[in-house]
Amino acid sequence: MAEAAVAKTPADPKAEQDLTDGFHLVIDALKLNGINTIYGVPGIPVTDLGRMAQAAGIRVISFRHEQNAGYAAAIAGFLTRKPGVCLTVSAPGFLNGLTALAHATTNCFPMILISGSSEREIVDLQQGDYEEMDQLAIAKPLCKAAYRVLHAQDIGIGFARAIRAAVSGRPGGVYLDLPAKLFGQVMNAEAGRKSLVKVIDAAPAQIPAPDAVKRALDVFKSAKRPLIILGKGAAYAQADDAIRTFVEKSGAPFLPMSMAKGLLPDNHPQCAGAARSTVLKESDVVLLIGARLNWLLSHGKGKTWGEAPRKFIQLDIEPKEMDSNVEIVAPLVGDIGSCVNALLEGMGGKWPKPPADWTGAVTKKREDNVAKMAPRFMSNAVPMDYYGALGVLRNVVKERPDAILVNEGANALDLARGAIDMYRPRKRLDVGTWGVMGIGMGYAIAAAIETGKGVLAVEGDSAFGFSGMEVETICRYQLPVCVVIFNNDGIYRGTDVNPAGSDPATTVFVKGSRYDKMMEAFGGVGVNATTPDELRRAVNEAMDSGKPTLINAVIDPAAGSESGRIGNLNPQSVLKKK
Ligand code: OXT
Ligand code: ADP
Ligand code: MG
Repeated sequence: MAEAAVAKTPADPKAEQDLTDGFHLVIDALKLNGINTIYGVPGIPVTDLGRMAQAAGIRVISFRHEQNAGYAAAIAGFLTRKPGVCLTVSAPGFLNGLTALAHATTNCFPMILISGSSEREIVDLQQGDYEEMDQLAIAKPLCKAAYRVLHAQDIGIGFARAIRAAVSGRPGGVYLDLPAKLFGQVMNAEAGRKSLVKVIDAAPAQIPAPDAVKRALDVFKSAKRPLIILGKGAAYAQADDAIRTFVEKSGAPFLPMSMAKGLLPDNHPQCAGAARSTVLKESDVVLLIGARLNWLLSHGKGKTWGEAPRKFIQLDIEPKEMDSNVEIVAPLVGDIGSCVNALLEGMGGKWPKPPADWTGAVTKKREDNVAKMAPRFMSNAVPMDYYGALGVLRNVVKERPDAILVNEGANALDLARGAIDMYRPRKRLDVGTWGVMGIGMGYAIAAAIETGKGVLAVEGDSAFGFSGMEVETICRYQLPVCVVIFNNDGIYRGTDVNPAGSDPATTVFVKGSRYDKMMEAFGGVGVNATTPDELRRAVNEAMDSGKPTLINAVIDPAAGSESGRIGNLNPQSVLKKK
């Protein structure tokens, strides 16, 4: 055996003061680096770590399932630009947290998954330790970096590496493996203190090259029909004023990706959110700011983008992102704050407005679409349809622009994205790049904890089911979260029928379920809302009181469509129709 596994209690209390151990060094490393919240689930070997962290003034939020704690950490990273920390037990707890770690990496959110692990000697010889698993090897392909700390004196460096890897360059998920034995390792307290590292300038500015700035501006200036696309990288960057000034100075229409909504308000005169297909098809120069040309933008080609020739300018911190799907004629590599400021400087005092026929056409399309939608939001149909219910929620958010909106589902996601205008940056949090169901309660909890603002979580009934048990967590910590479940009895719709037997169809749930009772079970407020009026009253009351509330909004089971707005992605069997 290597080092002493357990601290010996010294007889002399003075000697004890001179010692520290792995538990304390981990806590000190977090605190030294300004990480004041841990999301996790306790158990062997990290139970005492959670207790001690709490005693040391770190906020430790205990979840019912690691995946939800992981999603909380991931979105905490997005909201704060500091790595969100998720703490799990070994093997099964680690695996439960891993989906969230991969999600953080995919979405470019800084996060650190810290998992306790079993004894290396036994794991490596595969001798069947308690919760044995080679966690480091499994985590590696799913995150940006993965480290294991074996010695107490390396804890400081291990955390420094993890923090820097999570937030520098393109942010992402980092795995930190802490074997059980590490926590009890003892060392001299002074040497321990000295071994800790306060990470200086964890995400250094990345200044773009002047010729790249000039190239980008030359191409942008040549546009007859310019478009700016803002992605969640732009929201993450917290360069809100510079981005707004740049967009307004350019006079170009801007299209916010869903988590970039509110960076400039959705009712801004240049916003093309309600003219999406027009601007994608007809623009001739597109400037991407913190948005990837992935599936959400149809890879920059095909029917969505039409036939017209088009030039792309891309602003991103990750050089490898350039030309990933189509040619980028003006790559601008650097951090968004530095790049946008450099663009502003290069634009000088005056910048030509885009041709009025272009901006006019976009405005007209937007106004037509908004006018078309308006009467739907007034619908008083019972059972409610999506639009009638969303008409209520859109006003709730308009009256409370600082509230955070969490949103998941298929129809409950896609229709809410268009219906609910956002007015401030980083107020809309949703399923992200992978379209993941299950982010809901973890995101809602972290949003409330990290911002102190009220949270409105708009959830499909299926989506909610992935993290529903966390309503107990919401009640336990008395968080200002109002969950509205769009209960249409199933996935996409509640009307499917199994043609071949008595089992329910694969997409339907128990009819007439009362999710509101779940919240009541833990002392929160539960409301069953069957009309827009009942919904309005209940949501307003919840948002005003800040009491944990769950509203079961009864939606017409026939109202939804297959996969919301992405039904085209479902493969079709030619044999199905036989
Ligand atoms: O320009 P045009 O004319 O085209 O019009 C556009 C806009 O201009 C206009 N618009 C507006 N008009 C007026 N006013 C306003 N304010 C306005 N704003 C916009 O409206 C249209 C549409 O605009 P939009 O939405 O911007 O554009 P579009 O074309 O939709 O954009 C394309 C996309 C791809 C960018 C967009 O659709 C998008 O972001 N989509 C994300 C989709 C997504 O990620 N979906 C989630 C995954 S679906 C599926 O996989 C589900 N699963 C499987 C599963 C998953 N995902 N995860 C796990 C862990 N396990 C399994 C499951 C289980 S969904 C699901 C559950 C579903 O059931 P629920 O009960 O939860 O939900 P319900 O469906 O409600 O029952
Ligand atoms: P969306 O889904 O909203 O289109 P994506 O997640 O696809 O957004 O893209 C976000 C992009 O932003 C990523 O390519 C990432 O590298 C980039 N990014 C994140 N933070 C920064 C930053 N501070 N500066 C520059 N680019 C950033
Ligand atoms: Mg549903």
